[in-house]
Amino acid sequence: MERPIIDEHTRVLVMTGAGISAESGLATFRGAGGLWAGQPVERVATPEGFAADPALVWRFYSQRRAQAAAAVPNRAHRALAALEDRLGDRFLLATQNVDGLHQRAGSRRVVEMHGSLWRTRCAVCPAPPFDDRTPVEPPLPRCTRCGGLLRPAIVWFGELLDAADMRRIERFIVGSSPGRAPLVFLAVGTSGNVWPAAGYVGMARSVGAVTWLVNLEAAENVGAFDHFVQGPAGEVLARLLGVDDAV
Ligand code: BV8
Ligand code: ZN
Repeated sequence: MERPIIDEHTRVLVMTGAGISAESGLATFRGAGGLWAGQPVERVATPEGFAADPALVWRFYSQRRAQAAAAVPNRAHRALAALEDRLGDRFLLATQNVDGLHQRAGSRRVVEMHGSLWRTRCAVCPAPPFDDRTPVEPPLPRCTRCGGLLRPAIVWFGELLDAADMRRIERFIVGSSPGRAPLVFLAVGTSGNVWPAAGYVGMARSVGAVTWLVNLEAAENVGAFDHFVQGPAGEVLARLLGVDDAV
């Protein structure tokens, strides 16, 4: 198998999506049996959907909290944690996932671009998000500060990603350069549908990165990648990254 060149200068930016958690038994969004198949995205992953039916949205996210709590990280999550152990601050993981499985596999340098299932925040005031692992049932919980409804601390469609998160990813990319610190950009288990996550491969290419996609099928933005390795992440990733002895 052809592998990315990762030497003592190489920096690696990894972008993961729902596909990396598929082998842990968690549903992806698109494709057969996907999360959006059961629930139209507009009703459960937009601020308008929450305003229209907060109990429905909390049922959707409470189910996902229960499923994610019962899931365990798979070989692909462990392979990325092993690579981070080897590269240290030359590694960054930007995930679209909200299930927390990367952290449970040992990853520390993680940017949760779309928020986290394990945090709740006020839908009305700027009270800080707080850790929350409980399934939510009506009567729906309210903010102790302003009385507003609480909501999952998740970035929904039509909502801005956290500016500090995006700056951290962009700084990691622009801090790389072909001569000094070559960049490998690796996307795993994502259909390349959702922006701005789908756009980072283009930014990486603009600084001369070598780009790799590991996915079960050709993603929407597969043309943006220098290399496409088709297959299940749990099987492919450890070998591709040369960490199979560690996972
Ligand atoms: C924003 C909530 C400002 C959390 C999510 C530019 C162009 C077009 C549209 C836009 C644009 N800029 C903004 C937009 C609008 C929108 C967007 O991108 N729409 C798309 C759908 C057209 N973006 C936004 O609204 C973002 N906000 O930009 O604000 C703005 C707003 C409006 C207009 C302009 C600017 C906010 C985006 C975040 C939305 N929140 N989820 C949750 O509930 O989880 S996104 C949701 O999709 C999840 O977070 C998920 O992670 C993400 C991406 O999906 P994937 O992870 O890729 O999962 P998917 O199922 O699609 O694919 C899985 C892949 O894995 C498949 O390819 C499969 O083959 C593969 N696979 C399966 N098993 C395996 C595997 N691979 C390997 N191994 C396996 N075993
Ligand atoms: Zn509040």
